[in-house]
Amino acid sequence: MRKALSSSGCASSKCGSSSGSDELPPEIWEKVKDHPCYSEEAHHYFARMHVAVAPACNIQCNYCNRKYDCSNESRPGVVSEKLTPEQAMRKVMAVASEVPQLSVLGIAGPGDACYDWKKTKATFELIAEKIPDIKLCLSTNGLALPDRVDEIAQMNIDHVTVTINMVDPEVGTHIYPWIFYRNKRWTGLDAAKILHERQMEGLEMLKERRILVKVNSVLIPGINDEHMLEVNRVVKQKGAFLHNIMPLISEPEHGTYFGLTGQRGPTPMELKKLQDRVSDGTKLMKHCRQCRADAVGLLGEDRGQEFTMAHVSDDVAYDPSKREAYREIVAKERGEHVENRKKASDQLAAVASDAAVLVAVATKGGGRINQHFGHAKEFQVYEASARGVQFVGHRKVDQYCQGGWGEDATLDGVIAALEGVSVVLCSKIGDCPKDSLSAAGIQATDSYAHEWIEAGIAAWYGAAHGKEQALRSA
Ligand code: CLF
Ligand code: SF4
Repeated sequence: MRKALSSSGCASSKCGSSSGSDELPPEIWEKVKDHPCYSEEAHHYFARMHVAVAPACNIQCNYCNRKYDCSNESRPGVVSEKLTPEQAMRKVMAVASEVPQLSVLGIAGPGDACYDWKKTKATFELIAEKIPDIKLCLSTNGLALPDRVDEIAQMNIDHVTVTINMVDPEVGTHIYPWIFYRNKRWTGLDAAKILHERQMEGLEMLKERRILVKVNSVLIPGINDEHMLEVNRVVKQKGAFLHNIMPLISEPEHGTYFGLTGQRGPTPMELKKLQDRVSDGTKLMKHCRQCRADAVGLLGEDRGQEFTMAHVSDDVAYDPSKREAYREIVAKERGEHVENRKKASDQLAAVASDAAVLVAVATKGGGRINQHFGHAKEFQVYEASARGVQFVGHRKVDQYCQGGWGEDATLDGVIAALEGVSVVLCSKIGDCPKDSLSAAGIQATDSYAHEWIEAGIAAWYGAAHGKEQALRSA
């Protein structure tokens, strides 16, 4: 059934690592401050793009279907337009001229960037020459990594992601059926042992060269969920800067081994509980969007379809003016954001309560509560308590508002995705969805529209706190 949205909601419109500068050593902050994946704060302002230049892969993961892109750093079940290094260079110049937030170029497949090295290297060299201020970033399964580390260092690639799903090869036998190494196919325990040893060697080599390493791990219930605590301990000891524990995605229609055998992924709350158990370990990345190997834009938005090769002219030239102007604005906004975060912390510390609640925020970026409830394709989730406001993840949803109408079935999906959340803060919401959320025990308000996220959450927490216990037990 379709439901008309109230005039105060969608129909009235055109439908349209948490650590910051004060917590990291200056040389590290300088490296991460504009990288949307390595800094949670930066992901409100800066965008990445991927170019799909590296289709070959040297291992098989049970969550991957070779028809699609590498699911170590992408959503499974999508196919990217494969590019030559020269095409990739033109595409990056087109995006860098049009998307002011662009700060990072990543190569995340669609196979393995270190195994398909010639194309990866040629692409990075071309881009570094044309747009020297863009950060270079790559993602790998680690098997070929030790052979490439010296070149990675020479090319000033100072962000490398290694996907490590186990540190015990026995666990690895349930994830990797085979690898291809030194001209030979290896299976079973031998394959998992080699992969593990190469991953550890690669981590140590990167650390010695002071290259920032993020470790991605796919959380597979019943296979490596308990083991993840050990993975976190080991990668921390080996010097990883960030650990990104991602949920397994295993829809049967993707045709992966796990999808076809019914292996499920974790629920958002299972993922959060696991993250809470390891949060005293290596810093955790909680804002990953498992993007595509040809993703373009802020994390959580994908403008890839605007920049397929059909839209890129043969003689494209790089125009830096939009990126330069944007950086000036961000420098100013960021100062204000830092001050407001501090104020929000002080405000929360003054609240005499230990209650910790989850708050979902609709945002288009810029660190503000600035999106209509019905336009959100995801909500950013924060934990608020007297100890402060902490980013804990995001929940993907289907967009509720479709041309001025909201679908009941879609709203049911949104409510299910908001499991555990006490309140939704957004810039507008209609009475119908607000009432449905309320019936499901979730408050929703647009009273903090256009506030900084942390300031809005602190103000809501302070105002509603007295009522919170009653809300949660209702
Ligand atoms: Fe790309 Fe990965 Fe570099 Fe980021 S993505 S290569 S580190 S620039 Fe980021 Fe996307 Fe998550 Fe990857 S949100 S899937 S962590
Ligand atoms: Fe697939 Fe990536 Fe695993 Fe290779 S490393 S099998 S492309 S998920």
